[in-house]
Amino acid sequence: MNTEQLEKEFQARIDAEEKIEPKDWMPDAYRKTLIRQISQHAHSEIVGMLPEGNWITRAPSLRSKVILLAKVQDEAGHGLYLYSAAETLGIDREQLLHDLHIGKAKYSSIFNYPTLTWADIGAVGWLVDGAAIANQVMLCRTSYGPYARAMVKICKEESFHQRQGYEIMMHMARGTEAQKRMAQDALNRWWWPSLMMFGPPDKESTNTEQSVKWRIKRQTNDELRQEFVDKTLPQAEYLGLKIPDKDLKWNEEKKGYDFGTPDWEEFYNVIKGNGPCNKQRLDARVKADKEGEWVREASMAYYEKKSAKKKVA
Ligand code: FAQ
Repeated sequence: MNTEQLEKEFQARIDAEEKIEPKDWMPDAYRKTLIRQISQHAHSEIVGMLPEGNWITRAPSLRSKVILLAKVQDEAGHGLYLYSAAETLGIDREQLLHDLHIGKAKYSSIFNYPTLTWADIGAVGWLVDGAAIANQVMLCRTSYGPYARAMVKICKEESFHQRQGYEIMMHMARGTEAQKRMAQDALNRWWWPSLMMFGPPDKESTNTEQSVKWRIKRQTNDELRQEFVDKTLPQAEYLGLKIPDKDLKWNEEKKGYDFGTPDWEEFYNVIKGNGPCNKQRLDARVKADKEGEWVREASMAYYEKKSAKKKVA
């Protein structure tokens, strides 16, 4: 078959909801898009451990420390599943990490904001994991098999994370006046960056149209952002907190809320590397990579020794 026929057959398999597996034929651009998206997603999980890791030593109780530790470890696990899924496409993990460490690879804009108070840990769980779930539920049905299967487990864990964050917000919002102020302040600072997690508006999104055609993405950035706003507003009302958007208004016709426009200039600036914590995040990842070098070398030496023994036997 020539490339045109192969592409036609490939699209027919996608349209018939068949999963594409690593050894199947796929267009180069499909492979490239998946490597891009899955590796950005993996990097986001790993870099995403840093803002929360910041509070492990300062969690206000043993219970909250244990829960936060478990959550941060889950994020590490998500990163590992996703790097493995990316590797099935023929890219090497070392290469992906190298691209992250030299600032070439992207990761989610949200993790370039600081976690200033304990209420921020609540806001991250509630809003950031909430936005992650809104975006990732569709990825459980993405067309590439290994990515879809990884996402099923990830989504289950993200639901627990979202509840962990909401529980913190509930304690703070029902606490002292000072705690309420902290909760509102965290919501004020995390609301707009959370909306930016879904990516640029559809009219500016370079990848959405093709990704939807290939069923890598099943909904557009704007559709998912709308779902997130509709779902989160009643949660904020229940907490007695106010979403910092004067344009939020129920729209009976679309059966959803109208809302204001995120500062897209800020978004593009953050993804270019100029957010409040970009440098700090990359420095931390490079340092961790360097400090872990001896562990990787030791485990490889052990592995090589073991496989040499096996060969002799
Ligand atoms: N940040 O054409 P589109 C989590 C880039 S995991 C940075 O619309 P696409 C768990 C985009 O890459 C959070 N860059 O792109 C957790 C593209 O640039 P490129 C991560 C962004 O791929 C919680 C350009 O802009 N989730 O939170 C962002 O179709 C708590 C044009 O954009 C995922 O990665 C952004 N926000 O749609 C962990 C989910 N948005 O690559 C710890 C999987 C866009 O052409 C603690 N990814 N860009 O140079 C996706 O669903 C998609 O990749 C989107 C973007 C929706 C993020």
